[in-house]
Amino acid sequence: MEKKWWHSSVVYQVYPRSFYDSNNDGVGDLKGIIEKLPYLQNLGVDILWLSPVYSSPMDDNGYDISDYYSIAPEFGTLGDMDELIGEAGRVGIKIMMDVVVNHTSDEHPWFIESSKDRENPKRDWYIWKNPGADGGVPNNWISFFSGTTWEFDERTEQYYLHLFSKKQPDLNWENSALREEIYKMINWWLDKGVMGLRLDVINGLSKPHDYRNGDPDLPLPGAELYMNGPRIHSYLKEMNEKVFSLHDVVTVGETNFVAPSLAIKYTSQDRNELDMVFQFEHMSVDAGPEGKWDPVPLDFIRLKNILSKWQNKLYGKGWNSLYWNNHDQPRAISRFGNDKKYRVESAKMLATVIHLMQGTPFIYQGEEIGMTNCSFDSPEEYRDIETVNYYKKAVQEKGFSEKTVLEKIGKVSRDNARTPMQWDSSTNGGFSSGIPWIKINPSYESVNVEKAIEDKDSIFYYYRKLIKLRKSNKYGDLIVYGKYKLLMENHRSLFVYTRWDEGQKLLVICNFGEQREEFFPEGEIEMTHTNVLLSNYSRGEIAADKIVLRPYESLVLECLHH
Ligand code: TEU
Ligand code: CA
Repeated sequence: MEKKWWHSSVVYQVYPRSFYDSNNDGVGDLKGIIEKLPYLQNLGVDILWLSPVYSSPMDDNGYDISDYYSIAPEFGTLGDMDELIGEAGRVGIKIMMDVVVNHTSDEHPWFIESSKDRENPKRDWYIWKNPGADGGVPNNWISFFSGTTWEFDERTEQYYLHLFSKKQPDLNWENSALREEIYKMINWWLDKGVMGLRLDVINGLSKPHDYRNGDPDLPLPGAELYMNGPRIHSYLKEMNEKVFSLHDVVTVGETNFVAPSLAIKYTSQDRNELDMVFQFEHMSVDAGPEGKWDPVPLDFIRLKNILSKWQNKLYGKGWNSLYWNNHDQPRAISRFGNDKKYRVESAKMLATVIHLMQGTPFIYQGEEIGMTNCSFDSPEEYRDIETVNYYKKAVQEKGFSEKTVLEKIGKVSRDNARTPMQWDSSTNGGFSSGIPWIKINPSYESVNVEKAIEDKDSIFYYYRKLIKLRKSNKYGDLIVYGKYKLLMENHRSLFVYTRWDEGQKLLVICNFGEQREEFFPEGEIEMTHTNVLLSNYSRGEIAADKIVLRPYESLVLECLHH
């Protein structure tokens, strides 16, 4: 496998709406990101992924684009974007844009024209179908945002497809004129100096030609047909040939519903499709039979076997992204760690687990200061369309009590990740002196950047050490390209793995629980010759015969005799 510059990169994801509000209108903006570049440079990240900032009616907070060539006024201007690309470049940070091309906003001029009549040249740029045999929706597909994926248009008496909200009509990728228009747009952004692309729902572009019914017993009937659909690889190869191959750019596809074998097809270098993908298997490990809204307790052994499977199956064949958090997931400390007594220890432990693995780590804003889920007290406090739609459906259609539904959504709502970044202990956590668009997490008085920078044992400095380790001359190649092996796979709370190559070996031991655990070195680890590279507790000498791991303790040991 050919070595690439981004193999050793670390990506930081910003949700611009909630990062920093430079003009105090309550909404984060591009100038706010520019002002915080020194903070990101201090952390040591290489790539900055921005969730969408293009013009949008904000039905899905920017994932519903009405003009790919302009910036939403609340975020700023194209000039601000050029300034951000330039200023970030000056401090060694590359910009990764979020490319949302499975759908546009229904306010995009293309859709306004397409929906005028059945004959116009843009009709076929979207997916219009006649009513089904019973006069109703064309099939039984269910939207990620609850309800049918079909919206009836009175004027032309046809339905249009929307996998997400009804204000996010799906583009018809069968239409080559549409595809050419998309490629032109992405090249325009790359010509402006963007060097990374995060491709939204990218494995959903190719729908089955017959639009047949999905399996009604699945949580999302239809997804099994349009995810990884019939022509997805030909579209990605064409996009690679007409866009990616013309630039020095790193691409990451957001690909829910992929297993390692398919991820290898998307990411192996000889396929000329994508560089890496976000897989979701570890993100659904706590989803119940009804899907994400029906969370079940974490099955830890399953979690560590999933992550290890991805390490082993993609080794030498593809490339992993490594993440616990993003703008669609509840905060990992609350989900997989301990956001009360052991918030700091479990934050550092979770980071250790993935940052010592092979792949490109992604840090989501606030993760590096240990932000946790936010307790939303009423339905009105939620902003996320996915959550609001689910709430309405659960209370009105399923008859759940408001209290039950608030508890369920409180654990999994995407808004847990979208409360504003906490910069200091002043009003609104220093995010804005306006009225913030969404609730500030009450934790801001103790969990904030100002405190993190002052505290040498903070989670922030621990992340900085992890990033430095990945880039260090001594351990970088081992962490980026070394082999991986899970040890003690059936231990109910220790996540133990080694990374090694011909010359070096690291041992990573993470206690995923709040009980003390004893680690007895198996044959291959001689504890008498180890050196503690990183620990989230102050740790004395390593005993030769066993190590006692404290609650949520993580250790990275260098095995000297290897
Ligand atoms: O998410 C698509 C996706 O994979 C969904 O499963 C999403 O993660 C869902 O919220 C999980 O329940 C992408 C974006 O990341 C998301 O913010 C957008 O809402 C969505 O596409 C539509 O653009
Ligand atoms: Ca603002």
